[in-house]
Amino acid sequence: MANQSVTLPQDFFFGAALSGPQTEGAWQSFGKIENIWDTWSNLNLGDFHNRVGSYAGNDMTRHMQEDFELFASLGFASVRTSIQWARLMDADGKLNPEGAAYYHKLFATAREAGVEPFVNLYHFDMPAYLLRRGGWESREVVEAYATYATTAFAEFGQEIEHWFTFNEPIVEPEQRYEHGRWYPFIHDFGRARIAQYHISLAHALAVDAFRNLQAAGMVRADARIGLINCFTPPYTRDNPSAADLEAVRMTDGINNRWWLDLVTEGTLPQDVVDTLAERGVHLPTRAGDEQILARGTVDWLGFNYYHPARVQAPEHDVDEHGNPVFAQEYVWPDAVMNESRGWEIYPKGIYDFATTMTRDYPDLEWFVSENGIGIEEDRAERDEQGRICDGAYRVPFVRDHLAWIARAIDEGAKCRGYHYWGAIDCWSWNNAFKNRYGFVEVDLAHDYKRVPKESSDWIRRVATTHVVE
Ligand code: BGP
Repeated sequence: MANQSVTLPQDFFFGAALSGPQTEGAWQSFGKIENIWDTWSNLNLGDFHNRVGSYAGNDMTRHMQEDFELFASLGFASVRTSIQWARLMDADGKLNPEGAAYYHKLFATAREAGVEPFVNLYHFDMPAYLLRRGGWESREVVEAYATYATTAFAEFGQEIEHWFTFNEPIVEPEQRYEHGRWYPFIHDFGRARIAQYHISLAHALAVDAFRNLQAAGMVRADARIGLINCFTPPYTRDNPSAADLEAVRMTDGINNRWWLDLVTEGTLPQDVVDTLAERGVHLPTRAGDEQILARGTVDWLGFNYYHPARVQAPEHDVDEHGNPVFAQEYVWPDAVMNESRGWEIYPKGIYDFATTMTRDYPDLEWFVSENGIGIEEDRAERDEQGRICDGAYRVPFVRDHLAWIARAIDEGAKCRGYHYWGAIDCWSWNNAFKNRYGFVEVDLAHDYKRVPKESSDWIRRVATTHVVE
């Protein structure tokens, strides 16, 4: 695919993705209460790259206007960010008027710059007091999320057209509850699935609230709601055994089909639920839950894509923590790696996802809601204007993914747009500012100064002409 020039449809949109907790900073201003990232930062800054915790984001609050003007100058028509639950709501679960004013200003600033704000509600950022009350393992938190979502729809319902309930709902169950990589560092597969089930209910309750408020005229009539997930396609070895294919079924089932069935059918995949039960993992179902989940169907979908999953049958079916294991990593000998992030670069994965969507969910529109390449410190040369010369690696990465998207669209995929992740460098959870994704540098040594990189010229040409060269 690499060197062919392709053209994307004129109505295909280009934009950027970011999140509140990774950009806003101002962690104790505008009435924001502590969130789970602040708790972890306060607990042990040493867990964060270069001891950079959650407090400052990429300082977007002080650069708001400049940033939206930069996005517009890159040819981006839309930007997805998230409302921070801990900023919009107070510690009693009521609207925080200062937080609401903050987001009214954010969205108005985007519009003034000619950028349409897409709004996501939850991006791994629970208020700390709700984690203390049980986090996603608790029904009380599911209810609190539904109240938060309802409050956000009511407050911004006339302003926002594109809404999303969750970003990557599979990530917290995995990172916090199953693999113990993120605070509070739990290694319990069963608790992870309880969290996953409760997030699914929370999603469905939010969609239900959205539809009700829209019917009541409190959400604009043209507004749409969706879900964003990293629907990472799972692959296995050539000539797989039945056990390898079983590993693919469960990986795909938990990471992808779980959410795809929820958002298209309002159900969870029965084969996955049955296999979990056979291995002693029971979901905390209650009477009435099926009716709640049934309301979870969406208008469209966001697909975050960075890398494929490669799996094979596990050597051991129980791990050292006593958890059931359904798959283990398969190292593909031909894999091309982004060594900074440890993620395989496999642009065709985007096409394979598109093909699955066209085959299995033909009516659902979607867009690539995140894609990008984070390189450690972006340690390239600088040109005479002081710009980082990142073109040699960032341009081919984006170009190859766009080329596969163009091919999928030619073959009927309902892919409507592309958002690049972190188009202005931002804070990446515990990796902080280690891996840089941006077309625009954030210079930490000079008060978070924004400096376009070499690749910014290329993406501007692509986003304005729709020709990918
Ligand atoms: C996605 C998240 C983003 C972002 C991105 C890059 O999973 O939705 O929040 O962080 O990945 O990953 P990282 O920041 O870990 O390099």
